[in-house]
Amino acid sequence: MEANRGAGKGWFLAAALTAVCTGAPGCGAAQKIELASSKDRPLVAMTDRKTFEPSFLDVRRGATVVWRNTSALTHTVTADPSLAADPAHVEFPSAAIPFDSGEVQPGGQFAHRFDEPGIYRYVCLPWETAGMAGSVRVSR
Ligand SMILES: [Cu+2]
Repeated sequence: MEANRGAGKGWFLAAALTAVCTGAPGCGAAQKIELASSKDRPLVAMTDRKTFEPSFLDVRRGATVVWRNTSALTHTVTADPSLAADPAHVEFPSAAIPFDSGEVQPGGQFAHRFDEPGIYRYVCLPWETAGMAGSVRVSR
């Protein structure tokens, strides 16, 4: 039961973070995390509301984006049309390689470095049909 207790604690933490976030968009966990991020290593929260926050990022070529699972759910960061339920939900520059985080458990994180300029659209595989998606614009 130790594992279950640990998971419960994680859930409680996530619930506490989202509890301060009733109403206003972009508040709560995502905002707190943004404070801790740097210009070259922006952070995206994966939330209990099945959203990426922020869902859009503007970064410079070479930036590493970090996705942190602040929720009690399992999420992925997937820009691979062969894995998406609908390949049209995913997009990346022709020079870029598809990527997939695999399952990111509650409290876990995933990082990806963007070396090719252009538009990237990615989804969360478990919640793709629920509309959990995000995008990154990489400038030169
Ligand atoms: Cu998700």
